[in-house]
Amino acid sequence: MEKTFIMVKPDGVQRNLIGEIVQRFENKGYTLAAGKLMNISKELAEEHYGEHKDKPFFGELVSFITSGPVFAMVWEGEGVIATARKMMGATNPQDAEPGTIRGDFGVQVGMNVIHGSDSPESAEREIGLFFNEDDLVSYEKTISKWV
Ligand code: DAT
Ligand code: MG
Repeated sequence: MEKTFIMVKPDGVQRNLIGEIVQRFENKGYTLAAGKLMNISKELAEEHYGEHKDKPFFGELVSFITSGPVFAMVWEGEGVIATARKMMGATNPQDAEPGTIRGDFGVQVGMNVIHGSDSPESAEREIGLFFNEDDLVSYEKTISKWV
């Protein structure tokens, strides 16, 4: 089953949005496969955001993402990679539609509450950076036939 990497960023943790964000994915019908509260090392941050290393905001991005605990998760379900991106909304919260996570809870592009993988390749890469194979729990929900 398709999986994606989702992370509540330090601003989201500080603003008590872990529960709200988990709730949205549960309500949608997706299944949590792994989750942990953790501090990200500078090395992990630079690896995770490697595609942005030449951008002017890279230093700021790494210092922000390492500034406090994050809640890292793996969510599973049909179409979850693309649908999670829709649920998150545009990168800049000022462009994100109301009803999306960034549209409802963010103001600045630097502090946009949530990260989600943008493709199957990045989902696999990011899940591998944050979790071991045996951290992922595979189970059937009896409700899944109704979703
Ligand atoms: P996304 O998180 O929507 O996948 P991205 O991969 O383009 O967006 O950028 C990663 C993060 O970097 C983004 O969530 C916030 C930050 N960022 C992006 N563009 C920025 C900018 N112009 N100024 C400051 N931070 C930016
Ligand atoms: Mg991205």
